[in-house]
Amino acid sequence: MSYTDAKKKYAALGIDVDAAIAKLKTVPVALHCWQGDDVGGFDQKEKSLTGGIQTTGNYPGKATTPAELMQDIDKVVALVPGTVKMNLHASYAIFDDENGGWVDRDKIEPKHFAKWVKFCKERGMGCDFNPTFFSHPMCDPLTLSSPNEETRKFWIEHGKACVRISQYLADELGMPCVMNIWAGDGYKDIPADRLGPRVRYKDSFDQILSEPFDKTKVFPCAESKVFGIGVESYTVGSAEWCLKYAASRDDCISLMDNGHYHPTEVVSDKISAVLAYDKHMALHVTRGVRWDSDHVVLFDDETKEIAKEIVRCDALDRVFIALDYFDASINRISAWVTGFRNLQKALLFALLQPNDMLKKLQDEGDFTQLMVMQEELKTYPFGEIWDEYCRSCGKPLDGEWYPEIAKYEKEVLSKR
Ligand code: RNT
Ligand code: ZN
Repeated sequence: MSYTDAKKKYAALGIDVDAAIAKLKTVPVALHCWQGDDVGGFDQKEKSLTGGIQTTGNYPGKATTPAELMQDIDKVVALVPGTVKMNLHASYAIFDDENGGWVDRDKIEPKHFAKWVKFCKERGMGCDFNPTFFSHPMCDPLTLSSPNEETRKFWIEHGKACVRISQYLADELGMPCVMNIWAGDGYKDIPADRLGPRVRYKDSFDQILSEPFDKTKVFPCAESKVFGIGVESYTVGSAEWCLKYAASRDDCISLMDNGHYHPTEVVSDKISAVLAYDKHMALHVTRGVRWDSDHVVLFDDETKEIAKEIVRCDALDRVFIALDYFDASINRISAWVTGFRNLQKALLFALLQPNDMLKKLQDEGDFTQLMVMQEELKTYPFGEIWDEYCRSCGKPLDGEWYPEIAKYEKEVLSKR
């Protein structure tokens, strides 16, 4: 089937394919820098990952310097359609002689991200930001909820520094900066006091957000989690804590990571619940396999359902979308590109659903036809439209980009 025929099939359902393609091009999706080096960062010599997260695999060729990471990101950007926004962790600060060399996380400044700003500016990208409350000697192992005031103060100062850096990124790049707060604070075994850490966590968030910022440009988020490796029994920033915290103030939004819930819970069902109350929310799109394993995002049912929810709620400008996974067992550039393209596919697929018609069937109680329609839409000629989207973005079609990765692996990665 040709693109023209495919377009006609969708048009028969009242779908404007050109409008769907044009719309998707305007939607920023944040690309997580941490897929390129297994969440290593540049600020610590000891690269052991803590905070309940884990990368597995030892595929050769990972980026070990800012220049290598940027080179890899450029390769990714060349192979994905759509609007890429960068997403940095504080641990990716760049220290050099020009900016005075290394400082600890409580002392980082905008100047440590000047090279990233230059990188984004040259590519017309915005940038999101994340304070890094893990993989650091000051994790005792708690951070923002620690009973040790010296520890907590250190991490609050880190959070405040990150607010200033987020403001800098938003100002320099002229695009909003989503600043996500996630800390893996919790306990391996049954705690004696669940309230104390949660009260301290709240106070720490309040102190961090007391740092002045422009609420129209910087969007702080609270990311919840159910459990992590080594913190199986109790997580301070649970789903309820984060929802309540975000609800308690007008300058903090909820961030939902679909790897952070019990395995039968789905974020696709949670989006509308938050949007019924809040103007904005944020997502980390990942793929948990039995646990928060952060596998590469696929074009699977839940990714499609998440995308459909955002589109059906007419919320492409209300939901900040970011990727969050880290696979060290396969070519890392391919992992990045596969996940980014799949999220784009899911969004395009969602934009090609006759949502008004389906809603009408639901409201009229015609669940028989609703089921039939939803099933038949699965085999509509989506591939032709996807190809056209890639073409119109000037990016490779499926089948064309992997050879580029193999070439890059041979010429660049294998020499590292
Ligand atoms: C961890 C959270 C968090 C991290 C990144 C690196 O479970 O998902 O978002 O993955 O901040
Ligand atoms: Zn996450």
